[in-house]
Amino acid sequence: MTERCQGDTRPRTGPRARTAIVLAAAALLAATSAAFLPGTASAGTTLGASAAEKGRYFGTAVAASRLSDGNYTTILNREFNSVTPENEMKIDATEPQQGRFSYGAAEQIVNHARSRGMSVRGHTLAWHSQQPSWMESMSGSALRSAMLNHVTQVATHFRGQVVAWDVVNEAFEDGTSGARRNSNLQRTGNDWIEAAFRAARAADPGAKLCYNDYNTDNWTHAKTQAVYNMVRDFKSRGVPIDCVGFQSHFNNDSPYVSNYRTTLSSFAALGVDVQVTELDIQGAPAATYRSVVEDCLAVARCNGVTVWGIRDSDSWRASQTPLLFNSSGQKKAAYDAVLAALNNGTTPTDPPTTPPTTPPTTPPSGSCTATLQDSTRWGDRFNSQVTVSGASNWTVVVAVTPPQKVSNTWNGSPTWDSSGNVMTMRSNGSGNVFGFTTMANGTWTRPVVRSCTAS
Ligand code: 9MR
Repeated sequence: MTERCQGDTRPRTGPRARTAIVLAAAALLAATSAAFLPGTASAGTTLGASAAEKGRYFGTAVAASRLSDGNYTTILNREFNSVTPENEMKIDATEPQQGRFSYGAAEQIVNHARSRGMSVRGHTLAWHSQQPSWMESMSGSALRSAMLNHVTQVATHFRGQVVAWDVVNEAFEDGTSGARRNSNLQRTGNDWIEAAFRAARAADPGAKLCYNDYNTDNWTHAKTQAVYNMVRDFKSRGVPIDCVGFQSHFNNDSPYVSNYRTTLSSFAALGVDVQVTELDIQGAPAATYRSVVEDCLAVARCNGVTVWGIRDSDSWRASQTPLLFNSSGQKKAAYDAVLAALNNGTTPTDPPTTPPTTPPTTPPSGSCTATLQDSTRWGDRFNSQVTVSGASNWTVVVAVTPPQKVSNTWNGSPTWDSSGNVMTMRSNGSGNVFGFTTMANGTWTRPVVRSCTAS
């Protein structure tokens, strides 16, 4: 049976389709880089701005039905720069009857987020749960076609508006078997997951495509290892997977463990991004929240953290009070711990510096201009922001003064000379402003832009 189904609107190849894809990708990247821009006015005082200083996002699950609650939206708009619809993009919501798609509630969230510069994680295209009854009763090749058509239609509808999709959710068994979950989707054939990823890539080439699951936090667990082996296999065979989501619903039965960082970094080493996608912790212990955020920040490919709701009363596990805000919308101790972790251990006592801007480098002809500005400064390190003009594909060389070391970068692809003091940063489609953190190691000399070359 062919994988191109009735109603399939995957883009055909050809110059027009390619132009549309490029435009959509450019719009997406513009929105993404806006959300990730470091150095915003409230950096250090809200979750999203502090995460952006580290080149990450801080997100929350959002329910469309709560967008009319002023207390809820005040916190949402103030604190978060990424949003995941909690239920509104699931299969039962978006295709309640076969072939009849319904996007109203999802669009309400997407519009709320994007109009305020927040990015959107899409959740989820293929899942054994929250299937509409028509899909629950299907099997075999008919179900396979229906699933692929669903992936194609929904990813196409939101093309350019969703930064990352949870393409497939929760496809592995709990326990020690390491097996795939026995679901109607699994029974269509073991290749259903990769088929879903291929359909999603074709429908929205600009979105990061994630596999998302729970109880995959403990590196020693069979389920974690099983997902790891699948991702390694996908990468080796060119299946289009870009990221792995760790739901991270921690409670007394499934606690946070200190090898969580090993889990994140081990997956990242396979060549995928990692994201904490549904974080909540029973009782919201501040120290555990802090550890999770520190673990993400310690892994360069950990893009950000999403908590699964704003106030305790918004949580699917409200009685466990697992979130960062109490039911009245007051910040809890866990909030302060997360903010401190995002600000890297200290709530900065130095006000963000507003230093002079270095004069632009004088560009030789055919090149570009790169302007370096200081950004936030802490007790041990500081951020710098470089704005490039005159080219969209650029290469900027920046030098720091030994014993300074660059510890983190965002919105560019860095390489280093053998001394480790000269960084060559290349555009990676994230816009014309990149940033980096320099560990001072006692020396506070401003980094120097050596050259800017258009390529
Ligand atoms: O938070 C969601 C809750 O409102 C729904 O009733 C529930 C139904 O399955 O799904 C919850 O979100 C789940 C997410 O989609 C996938 N990971 C587990 C989440 C908590 O159950």
